[in-house]
Amino acid sequence: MPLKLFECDTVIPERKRHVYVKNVGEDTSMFLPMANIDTIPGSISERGCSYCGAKLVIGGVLKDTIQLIHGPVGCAYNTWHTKRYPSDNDNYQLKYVCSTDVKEKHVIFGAEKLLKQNILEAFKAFPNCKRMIIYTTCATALIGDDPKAVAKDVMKELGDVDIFCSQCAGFAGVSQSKGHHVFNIDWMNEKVGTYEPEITSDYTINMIGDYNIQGDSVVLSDYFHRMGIQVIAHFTGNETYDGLRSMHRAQLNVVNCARSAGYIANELKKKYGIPRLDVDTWGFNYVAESLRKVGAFFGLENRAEQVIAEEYAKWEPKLNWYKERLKGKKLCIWTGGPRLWHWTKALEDDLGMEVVSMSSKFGHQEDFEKVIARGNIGTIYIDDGNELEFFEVLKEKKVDVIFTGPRVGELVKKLHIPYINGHAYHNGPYMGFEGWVNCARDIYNGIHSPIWALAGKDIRKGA
Ligand code: D6N
Repeated sequence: MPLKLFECDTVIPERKRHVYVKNVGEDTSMFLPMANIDTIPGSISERGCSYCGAKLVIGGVLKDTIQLIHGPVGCAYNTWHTKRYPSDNDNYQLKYVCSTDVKEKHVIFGAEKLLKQNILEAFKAFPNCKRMIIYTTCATALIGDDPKAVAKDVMKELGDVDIFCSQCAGFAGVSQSKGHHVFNIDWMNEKVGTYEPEITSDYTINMIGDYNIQGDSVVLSDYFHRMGIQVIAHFTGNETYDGLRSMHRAQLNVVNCARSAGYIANELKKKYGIPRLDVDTWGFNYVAESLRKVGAFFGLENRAEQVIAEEYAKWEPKLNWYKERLKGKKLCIWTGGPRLWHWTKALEDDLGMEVVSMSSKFGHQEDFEKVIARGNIGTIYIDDGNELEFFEVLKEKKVDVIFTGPRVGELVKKLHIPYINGHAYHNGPYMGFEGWVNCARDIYNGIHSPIWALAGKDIRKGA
């Protein structure tokens, strides 16, 4: 049977529609797990909320923007300091978050006055910041506050500030994916085209869907710089608010994370006719192929080849050292969605590893099409997986390492299996050639750490 019912799911048999094992001779036109639909009651989901998708994943990355969360203080706290996206602006975005700290009385009497007071206070506290994003949360959406009206009022009053309102409450969709979508579309409609960038090259791109996790954007920007290409806007790694307002000026949209940012690329194509080029930015083969594609678009093939040759000379011997030692190791990828299809073949081709299970929190069916097309026969593909299912996978497959977040990671550590932080990385960046060597080094260190042998010993015996 291609769809699989885990033993732990016998009480919620609907879960079977979300788990698929690829068989010989099958393709995705025959079987595709359900995805991007409500979590089934009784399944302890790993998903985040829609507000989180807008704030933590996209808007919160901007390095010069006040983040004001209009809601109970927990909404701000829980999306602050949990992701590692540094910037060259002294990491302003990692240090600070503002919250209106809405309480019961505001739920009853309204919180717009409180919001206005907080906006003014925040601009006073950070006098050098003239840009702000206000986020609606479940509580303030339910009571019907109108942050846009308040923002308009303040912009008129202060004169030199610009404010964007992200109106995507936690309950707006089935997962964080909805927050990505709403942020993309609203930003496109309200902010793109309102700022003119300085053009310094004949070749200009937007790098879309990369969030500078531990420096990823810096690595990619360096390659483009060496090819003579100007990155007008990085959506949104290490980027400024006004940079994102300038996206209409690029000649090409280079898209990495199609799940979180494909929407804005499509809108830019519709409105401004900017073509979209999808790339993979993890793994040697993929990065080289991506640079070649961008080079071919601009007629800069030679410059692309030069960068690739320089990078291969520098990093390939190191990658090969790890490949020798990681060959044949089995792993699972249990992250958000796109990293499944970006990574599975890269780990196999560049490092000789075997991916035996992949779980996506919020990928859509089109993501599963890509995952399954690139994945192996016999691999278990899961949508919106839960802990008990994960434990069953581990019982069935002998796994050497798991790419996942700290929540599940801490659980598998108790089974003496190492995990690599598949969201925020262990010691990144992981993108680009040097990044993939970093990734290989972290896998190697994880698998070969002496801690696993020690952890299995009961020191009370023989003491
Ligand atoms: Fe894209 S889907 S934005 S690549 Fe996204 Fe990106 Fe993926 C994701 S940086 Fe994954 Fe998340 Fe991150 S789950 S935060 S690793 V975590 N929404």
